[in-house]
Amino acid sequence: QTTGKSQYQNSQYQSSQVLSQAFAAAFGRPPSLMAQAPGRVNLIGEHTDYNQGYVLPCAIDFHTLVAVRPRRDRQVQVLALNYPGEQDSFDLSAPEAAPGPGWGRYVRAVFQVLARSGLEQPGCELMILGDVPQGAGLSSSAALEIALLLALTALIGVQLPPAELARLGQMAENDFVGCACGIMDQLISAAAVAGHASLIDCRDNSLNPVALPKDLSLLIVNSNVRRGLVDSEYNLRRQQCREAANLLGLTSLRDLEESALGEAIGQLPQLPGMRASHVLGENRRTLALARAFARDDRTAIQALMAASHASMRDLFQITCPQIDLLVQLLDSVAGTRGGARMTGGGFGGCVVALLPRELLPEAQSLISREYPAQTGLNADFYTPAVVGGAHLLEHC
Ligand code: GAF
Repeated sequence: QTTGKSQYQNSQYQSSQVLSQAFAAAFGRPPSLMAQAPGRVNLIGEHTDYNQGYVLPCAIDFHTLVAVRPRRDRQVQVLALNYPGEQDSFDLSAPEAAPGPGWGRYVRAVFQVLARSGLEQPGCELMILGDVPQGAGLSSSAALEIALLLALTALIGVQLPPAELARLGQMAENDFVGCACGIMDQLISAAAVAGHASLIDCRDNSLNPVALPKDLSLLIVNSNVRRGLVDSEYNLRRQQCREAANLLGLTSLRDLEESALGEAIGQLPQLPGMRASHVLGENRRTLALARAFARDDRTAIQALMAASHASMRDLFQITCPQIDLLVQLLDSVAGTRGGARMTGGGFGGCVVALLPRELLPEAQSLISREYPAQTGLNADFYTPAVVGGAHLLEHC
């Protein structure tokens, strides 16, 4: 199934209308404000963000929208339109009490972070509507966190810079959801520039917009392999990187670059050594891909994306056979005219490809034939536009 935005979840205006009307129907009055934040696809730089390295993501036009209205008491009542019949409610004095639905963990985590940061909230009614594919490695959770943070800070008249929203979103995930993620997903969701990828230096969180070659189209293929063990495996990779940095006496694996310690990796035990090699190579490839985009060097684009995928497969060990197959099929269509690699945390999820537009039908029909035959799964295709970061919505 192919999902271009136009046929997917209506336009942004229609989505906000749907949310506003559903809010009024459920809570008896319209929301006082609404915010939306996008999902993302990462073009290169995987598992480098928490090593203070480089990443090159872009925001895509799948969004989470949040509508909110303050209450006079300390109760928070939450409905998620994507989960009919489910609701969450809690008292602001004990947001961690009595577990609610799975998505409620993120809502409660955001309230806890706001309280910890001195951004005290009133009670409120909240409604959520999203079209970011879930469990697909396209950052549905970061989009939810950032949309919530933007709406809730606006509700108390506070305007935070995008980098600060991102920091709070990461804190919610790290300290209250339990995933030791880096800052990439929240930062791109909060700060993306429309029509551009962003080269982010995760040492200082500076962000530089990078234009993509004009006649390359973004194709995202969802393997529909659910990212089952991802949280524990993700946290394990992070620990292994920390161990490698400690053994090398470095603050972070980013320092491998500056200190010309590449050779010291050979002295490490096998696993930390493999993880460190991936991070060193991936940082170099990320900078090189940003340069390759600037000069529209197709051969370099293909080679860098292929090398990134091989490194995730062989050194960081976060791919799976279904994902490797998708990349192989895409490469066979692209030749040296475009590139493909797994995107996101790994263990399933999506593959991202940059292809000349005229190759999209061939890529999709090859995958639609071969992927189910070899894996028993169907792939979904997305060709989203590259959009800007989170913002408040005009109409309620
Ligand atoms: C997940 C994390 F949330 C990011 O911080 C990043 O580490 C990514 O995996 C891998 O590059 O999306």
